[in-house]
Amino acid sequence: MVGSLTIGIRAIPRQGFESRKGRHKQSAECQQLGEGPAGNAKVSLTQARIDMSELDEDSDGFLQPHEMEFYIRGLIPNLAQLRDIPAAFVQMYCRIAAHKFFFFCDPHKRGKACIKKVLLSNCLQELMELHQEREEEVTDTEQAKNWFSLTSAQLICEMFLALDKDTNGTLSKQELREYADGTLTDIFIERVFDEHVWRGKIGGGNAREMDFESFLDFVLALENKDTPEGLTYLFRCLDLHGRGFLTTADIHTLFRDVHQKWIEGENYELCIEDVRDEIWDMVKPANPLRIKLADLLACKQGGTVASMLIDVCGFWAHDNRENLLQEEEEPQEEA
Ligand SMILES: [Ca+2]
Ligand SMILES: [Ca+2]
Repeated sequence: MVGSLTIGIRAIPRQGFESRKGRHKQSAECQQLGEGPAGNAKVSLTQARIDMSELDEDSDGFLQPHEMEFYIRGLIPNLAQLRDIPAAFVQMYCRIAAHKFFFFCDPHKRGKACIKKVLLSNCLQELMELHQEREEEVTDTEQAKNWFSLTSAQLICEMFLALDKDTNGTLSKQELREYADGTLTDIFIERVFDEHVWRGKIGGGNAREMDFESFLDFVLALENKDTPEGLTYLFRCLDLHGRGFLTTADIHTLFRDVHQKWIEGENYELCIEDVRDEIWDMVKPANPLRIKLADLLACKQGGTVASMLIDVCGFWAHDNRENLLQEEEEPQEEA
């Protein structure tokens, strides 16, 4: 269970790996996945399946987090872009990398990911991109777009440590509010804690604190707003009354916080009702009185809508995008 991993980032037990050393064969074919002719990719997908099946202790077709971490650890020597990974960071790297597989392949948090699903996931492809030698001119920002890059994993750790002001290994609501320069609304942070942070051992069971695993979910959701998994995470936060749909009143409540940050940022005045109508136009829900998760997924702009409702920067980006689009369209009038 992901929820049971309530240990802080500084207290990660060294277990699960050493005892299994030697079981996981590193194969030459592994090097082919993610590059070269399609034939090779097919061979290495087969190899990945074999390697994962070997790690599947109880042969139920699912991998547990420590098994997935072990699989990733076995790949590292073959991944050109991870050549310089500091030995002391390997375990943390594997934990961060494996988490993405679980975010997408274990959406119900059963603590096991279906091997078939893992093999077909975009995550595996993204991880295998690290086989390719890094191009020199690629910037850190560019590299960090790949969750599995060393840059990205290190940034996430740094981010967590920087947010954890009282260094207790977990994040309070107050600490999480500083995420992304504090552009997320307070109501959203509240809802994240309501829906996605479980009462742990830390804090005496009363004050809820976000552990590192929950933080990874949070970051993955925000970075993958347009995926069903990311949007599902966010929708649960937007669905203020847990009814499975959003009403105009919910949108109003959510956007009021964005509006407040917007005004604090000395932007021009906004009419909340106009934004509400705009969101309705973007989503065009099947039931005109209720926006459901299915509507957000179907309208293909669910990620943008979610951004507009939780993040003043997300709203600003949307607002500016409209202007940029207009500028792009104008010169084409002649054509
Ligand atoms: Ca298993
Ligand atoms: Ca803390």
